[in-house]
Amino acid sequence: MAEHESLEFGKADFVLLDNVSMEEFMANLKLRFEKGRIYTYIGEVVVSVNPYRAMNIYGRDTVEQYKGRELYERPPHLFAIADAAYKAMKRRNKDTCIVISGESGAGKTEASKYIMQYIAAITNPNQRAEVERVKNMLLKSNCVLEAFGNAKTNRNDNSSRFGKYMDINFDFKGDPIGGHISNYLLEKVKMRRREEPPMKWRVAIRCIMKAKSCFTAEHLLKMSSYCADNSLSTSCINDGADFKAVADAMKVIGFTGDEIQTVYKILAAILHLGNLTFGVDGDVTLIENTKLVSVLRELLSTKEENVEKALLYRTVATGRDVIEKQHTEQEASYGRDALAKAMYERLFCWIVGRINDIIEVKNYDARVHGKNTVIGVLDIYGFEIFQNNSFEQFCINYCNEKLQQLFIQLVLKQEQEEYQREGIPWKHIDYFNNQIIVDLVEQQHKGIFSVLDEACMNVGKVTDEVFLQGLNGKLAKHAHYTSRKLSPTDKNLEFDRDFRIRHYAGDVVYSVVGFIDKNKDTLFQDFKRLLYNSSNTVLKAMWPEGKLSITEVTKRPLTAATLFKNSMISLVENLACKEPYYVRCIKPNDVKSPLLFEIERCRHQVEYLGLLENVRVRRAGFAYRQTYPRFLQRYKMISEFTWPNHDLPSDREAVKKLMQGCGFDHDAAYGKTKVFIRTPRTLFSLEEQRAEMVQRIVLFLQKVWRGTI
Ligand code: AOV
Ligand code: MG
Repeated sequence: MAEHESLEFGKADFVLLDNVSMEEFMANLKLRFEKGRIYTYIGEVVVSVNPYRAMNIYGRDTVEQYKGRELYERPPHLFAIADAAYKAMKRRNKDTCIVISGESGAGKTEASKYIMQYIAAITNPNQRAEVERVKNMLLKSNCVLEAFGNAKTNRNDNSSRFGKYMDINFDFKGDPIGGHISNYLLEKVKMRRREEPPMKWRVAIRCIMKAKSCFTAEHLLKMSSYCADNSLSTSCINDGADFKAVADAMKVIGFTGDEIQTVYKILAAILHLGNLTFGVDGDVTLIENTKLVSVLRELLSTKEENVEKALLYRTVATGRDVIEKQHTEQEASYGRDALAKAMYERLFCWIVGRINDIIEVKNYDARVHGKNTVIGVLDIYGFEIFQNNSFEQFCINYCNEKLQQLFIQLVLKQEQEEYQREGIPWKHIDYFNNQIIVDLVEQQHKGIFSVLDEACMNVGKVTDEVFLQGLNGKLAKHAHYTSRKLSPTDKNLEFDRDFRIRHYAGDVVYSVVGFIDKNKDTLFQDFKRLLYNSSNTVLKAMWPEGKLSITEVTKRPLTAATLFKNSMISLVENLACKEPYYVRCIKPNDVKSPLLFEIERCRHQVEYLGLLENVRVRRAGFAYRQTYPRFLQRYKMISEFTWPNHDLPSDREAVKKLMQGCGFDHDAAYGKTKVFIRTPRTLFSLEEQRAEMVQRIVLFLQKVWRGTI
């Protein structure tokens, strides 16, 4: 609890509210936002409201204020939570993690960057070169990943389209020595002619325009016509700075020249693929703009006829025979889009893999150097509702359900464990448990992912409609599921293809269209072979499975849903075994305004994030806890038994005596190492008495100095 902040800024910790009601909570949150206090605690959880303006609170001077301090000694800040996680790791050798949650645009990614900046700023006091290098790479990796993995959505101009969990490894001195990034399901957007490409492509195009050296004049001509097509030529210009930052970052991290060039070439190839069109002549499917094929060949370092063939035919094995089957125009278009998406995904995963190779902890022997500890920072895509929600939104929202579930368990568990550890009885507080929705999605056999996988395995008809029928059959009675078929009069379910999930954060209508396709995520084997056979070794390495010949039996790959579910389960397991710190981000309005606090919008978030319950648990519970020595340090002057020093057998006894003397004994519990105080009022009284005593002591000392005593 931050004790020193003036009340004009509201309560720095929600546990200090006079009454824990939604009204008081919101009034406090609003007041603080309006006063420019964007952070508020609930005990050790930071609630953050996106300010939508540059705040002068992340500089070196602020870092200094928070370094090594206890949480309650300074106004609430991300830095305090980062410091707490760092201290726990350093002092107690604990692996910790910082979980940042909140809906799309609430400020998670920004928060994760400030946290990393803080950790970088407070470590390596001896300026060891190797540690500086690691820190620099860890920070720069954000820039590269954002350039390729973020995009503009109508919720957030710089929305993360992938989930990211980053471990930072520390040596026994508490200095960063490496890290590891796990990325989760990247949303793959279609690149289509004449569509406004997402922001990441603007950066990408800029990359290509700048990287002239690796393109022929013809490529560049094409590229600029592409930009003109998309009225990009103007918006590109502003991305120059971004491009430079990304290019520099790639160099700093240690990508080789060849690798960087290949990255640009793949981006260019993806853009060109978006412009490629097919036509038919009689029975024959053909490529309309054949010149593009030569461009693709050059960019991908493959043979011209191979590119054309892979785009127009697929090789199939029937028994012992291998035949080449021509695509229909529709199949060819499907193949082209699948290729562009797969190349983008591979590229992104390859970039993450390369960064991991480079930042991985090397030459660390735990037997010599002691345990290598970790702080994990989780910044994932936030809960989102669009006009049209598809498979990606479904996965993203399921991921947020999992994180909410973890929050419920850990925040309660932590509290419970602390009381147990300290020998104090625990009282249960009611809250909405979203496990039912997690089960709805991931349960074996009955869950939505299982129904989806089953529909994909169907022999015969494999369509989105079959999947929807499966859902309706299995989930008709589920309180959190409905569909147009089950609720025909529901106005929000406009189309037959719609189904709706009642998520913890609100109702989302999903369109079933594309679920099957995105779940199967198939790419014709011919493309894999094409890219594996590229003479560009960097590109080749991204497609190892292209090595298999057509007759070699390939196992059915896991579906996108199964892969995602498995990765979420292991993410949660990983987080659960670390000491967690939470940042709960709130988006104040939908128009990116620094002035607007839309009370209903915020109230909804406070509700679904379970923040009020969080305050209640914390208070019902005890609003305040402190170790005996620290408590005495602050309050010993208010009791004759403890001022200036006590002669009782232990600090615990001394605190007890102090509390009894002040008449607060009924409001306190004495644990093994900490005193717990139930109501904030008691703490206020202690504070008041302390202030009065401090005043008296000062006056007394002044008199002594003046010689009047
Ligand atoms: P998100 O990560 O939570 O959304 P971001 O961190 O990208 O959201 O924040 C969205 C935008 O809000 C940023 O681009 C900034 O303009 C602004 N912003 C957020 N935090 C701050 C801050 N502390 N100070 C100043 N401006 C801020 V998503 O990635 O969409 O779920 O998938
Ligand atoms: Mg983000």
